[in-house]
Amino acid sequence: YELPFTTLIFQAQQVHQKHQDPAGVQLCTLKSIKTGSCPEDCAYCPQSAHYNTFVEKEKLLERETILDDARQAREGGATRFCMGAAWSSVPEGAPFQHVLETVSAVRGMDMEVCCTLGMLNEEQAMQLKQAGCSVYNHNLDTSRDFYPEIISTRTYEDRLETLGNVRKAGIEVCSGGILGMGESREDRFGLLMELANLEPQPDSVPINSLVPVDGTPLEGRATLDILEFVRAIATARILMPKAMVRLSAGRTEMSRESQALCFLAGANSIFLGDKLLTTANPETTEDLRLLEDLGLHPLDPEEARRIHRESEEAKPV
Ligand code: SAM
Ligand code: DTB
Ligand code: SF4
Repeated sequence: YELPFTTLIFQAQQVHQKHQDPAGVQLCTLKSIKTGSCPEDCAYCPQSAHYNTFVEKEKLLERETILDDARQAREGGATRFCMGAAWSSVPEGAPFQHVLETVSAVRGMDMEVCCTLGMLNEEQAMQLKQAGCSVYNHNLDTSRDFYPEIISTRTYEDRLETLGNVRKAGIEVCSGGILGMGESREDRFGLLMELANLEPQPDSVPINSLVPVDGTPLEGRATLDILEFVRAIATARILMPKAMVRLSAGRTEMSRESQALCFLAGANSIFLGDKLLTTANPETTEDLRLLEDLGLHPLDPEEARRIHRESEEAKPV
């Protein structure tokens, strides 16, 4: 992490060139299927019921509304559709059945399906897997030490338990965190170490730069220095050679050059589409132009699997 910047990027590139398609970028699309009124108190989150933010609450969306978006995402070039719900944990009964049916329908459209629905027990994870969900996103968010400064309503252990249930069901784990919440550099190491020490390591690691939303306790916080952010990405790449490292929230505040540095440091996935869950994301046309100008191309899921298989056989770095 603290190597001279040039050496750090060089090492990250060595790992990246060996284990990943150096020109491939995975494009994922996010859809908020149930928005706001979340009982958890995550200090960064505009959807928490504890804070008064711009977010308009919305009940679980109809299946057809979600499928329309999935179709549009596929036409726009996305190969993975991720559905997010502002739930503390997956509810039992009708809402979950509705989610399962929607997951099956999106899978039937030949896209990879990812869900992020909060905490999950083993049985629910199995049901999601059966319905065709191949990836589950649940973030550790920050280091174990800094975590209580950000969330009081559930523990680090709760999160690890959900990740364990996801693994047991044979669903890929997507877990990462947020940088720029006031944590120290040691906390950033701490988060990366926790993620890298998961066995097996996460399949994908979203690295979010905090989007400071008015009304949340982190309102008005200054953006983390981009060079520090890039160091974290490079370290994530070195520690987790086979994971997709996703440059997630915060891209609207980054220049093209800053994003290019992130790709150079080993990021190889982004969210495509002008909205994340509730906040803005760059325009699709701008993103596709950036990739084209850098000579990078969208990575399809088959291609990603092939590269993962090959790197599985490669010697560890
Ligand atoms: N409720 C579910 C959960 O917490 O797992 C799913 C959705 S939650 C919004 C997914 C992730 O988005 C959080 O874990 C957090 O890392 C990220 N996130 C939320 N608000 C953010 C913000 N303002 N800036 C950056 N990342 C954010
Ligand atoms: C993740 O780590 N980042 C995405 C995804 N997982 C679900 C969400 C970012 C949300 C940013 C704030 C919002 O738009 O509400
Ligand atoms: Fe709820 Fe997830 Fe937001 Fe936390 S991050 S308040 S659990 S929606």
